[in-house]
Amino acid sequence: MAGERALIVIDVQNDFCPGGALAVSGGDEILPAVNALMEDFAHVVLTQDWHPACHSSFASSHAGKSPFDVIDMPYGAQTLWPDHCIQGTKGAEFHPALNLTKPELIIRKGFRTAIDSYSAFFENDHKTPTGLGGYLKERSISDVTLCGLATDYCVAYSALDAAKLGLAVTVKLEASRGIDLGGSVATMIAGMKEAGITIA
Ligand code: VGL
Ligand code: ZN
Repeated sequence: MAGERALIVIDVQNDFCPGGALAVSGGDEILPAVNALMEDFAHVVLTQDWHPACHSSFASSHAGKSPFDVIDMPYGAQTLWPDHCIQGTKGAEFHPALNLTKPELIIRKGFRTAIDSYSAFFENDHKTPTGLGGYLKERSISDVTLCGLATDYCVAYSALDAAKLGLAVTVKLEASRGIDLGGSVATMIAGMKEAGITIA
């Protein structure tokens, strides 16, 4: 049952690019590749990390904690981050070079104070849906290619959830960059391969 193909571009926002609050090394280098990739797809979806100030994933919301510490949340382990992608700020805006004309849907995530959402499909409790799975299903999209920031967090978690939903999944590494905490890029790439995801 061959369906439609879509490109899902994850979190290509100022705060994940050099000079941003949670800068991914070389994050801005992917823009030419991301924009070129859009031309190969009839359908393009963007995601946008979109946190309220005082979001529970910010180290600043937890007394005595620092960015990159890991804490236990009711839904499991949560890495704490510098304040980033706060709703309505420059840092939360898409990188100025990103093609915003072609995309058909922008899905925001991480907007609930009490829970983070790395994945474009489910929040970090792995239960609360964002709606993207239903959107793709209603549009008969069964084959997705992912790229963006960061390879080892939002791209990887989105890809793994897409595979769980039964979609055919490809991740384009040349159009992605990772944060790489303690070897997380290699770990997540291995996990994605194990889940049957094509790493291109
Ligand atoms: C991301 C950490 C926190 C990402 C978002 O886009 O990979 N990582 N929020
Ligand atoms: Zn975030």
